[in-house]
Amino acid sequence: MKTVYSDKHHLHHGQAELFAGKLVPCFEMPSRADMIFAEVKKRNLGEILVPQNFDRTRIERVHRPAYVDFLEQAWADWTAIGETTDILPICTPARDMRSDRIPQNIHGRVSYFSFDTTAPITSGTWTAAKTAADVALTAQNLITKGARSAFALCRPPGHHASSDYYGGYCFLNNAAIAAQGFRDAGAARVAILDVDYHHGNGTQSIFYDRSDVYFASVHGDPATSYPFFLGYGDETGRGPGEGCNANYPLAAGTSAETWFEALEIACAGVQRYQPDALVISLGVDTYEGDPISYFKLKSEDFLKMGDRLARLDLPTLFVMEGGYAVEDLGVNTVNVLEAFAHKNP
Ligand code: OKP
Ligand code: ZN
Repeated sequence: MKTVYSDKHHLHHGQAELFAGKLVPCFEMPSRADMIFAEVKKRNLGEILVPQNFDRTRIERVHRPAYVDFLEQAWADWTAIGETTDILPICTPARDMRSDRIPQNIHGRVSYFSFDTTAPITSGTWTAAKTAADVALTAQNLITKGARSAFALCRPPGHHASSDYYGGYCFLNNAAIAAQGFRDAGAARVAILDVDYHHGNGTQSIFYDRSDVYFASVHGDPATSYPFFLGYGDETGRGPGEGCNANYPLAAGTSAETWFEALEIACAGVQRYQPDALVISLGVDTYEGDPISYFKLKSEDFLKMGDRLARLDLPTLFVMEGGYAVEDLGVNTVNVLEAFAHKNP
């Protein structure tokens, strides 16, 4: 399996996120992608390619142009008022507040376009996020051209980013951009299966009204797990998208055995949809050793996961999402990919 990777992810390195009332070092750090990349090389997963530079309009197929403008300009706007630290929002347009007026003030704009306090914007965030989207599109293109699978080693991750807001360490929704890429290259139906511990609220939201992209996710129950405000089982899609969204929330503390039962049901939904291409939002924070997540998968379970996904027998793009047990992150991630490639080369 080919991997697409760029070391430009280092340009995004937040200092701190707000966690349990304190500013703590960001869990989403550059060494994450470095560990995965080192393991890809060590185990000879396959050829490694650098991303092509795609036009911004490819991103705007799923993100609102005003939001992309904001991301591209945020650091310049922030430093223009004399700020030098990382950008974090100070409020959010909750419930009955106005969301139809975009503030002019940079603090207001940051608050308007975000939903939490975990994703600092730094001087290099835009370049890193744009490059991660390019990584996903380059890998998508390999599959469109006939490869059976590819690995987009994206960082920062993407699945919490919606059409016009960021958060949860995510700025541009790499998986959604790639899924749209498959559609624009002629695929009639695309499925996204999100196996990250956290619900892919951004991906769900982007495709919620559409029947051409199916979204399935196995994740921590939003009643008790981040991101809290989306991911319940009764969210099944809207209008033409009705029946094309499938959530499988599981209690914090769920065992590998129960997790694989949910994966089985999610896979059956994907299979029934008969997609032309499959995007896996690959988070390995379901690992028992993950510091911010609460499922119980062991490193061997990631081999089993790759094996099960291979049996779907679909052209499959893996897009990297979460996983914060940095020491074991490379092994867990490449376990999925290697087991997949073994069954489905
Ligand atoms: C990003 B991805 C829970 C704090 C959660 C944000 C988590 C973002 C996860 N106590 N903080 O889905 O891996
Ligand atoms: Zn996650």
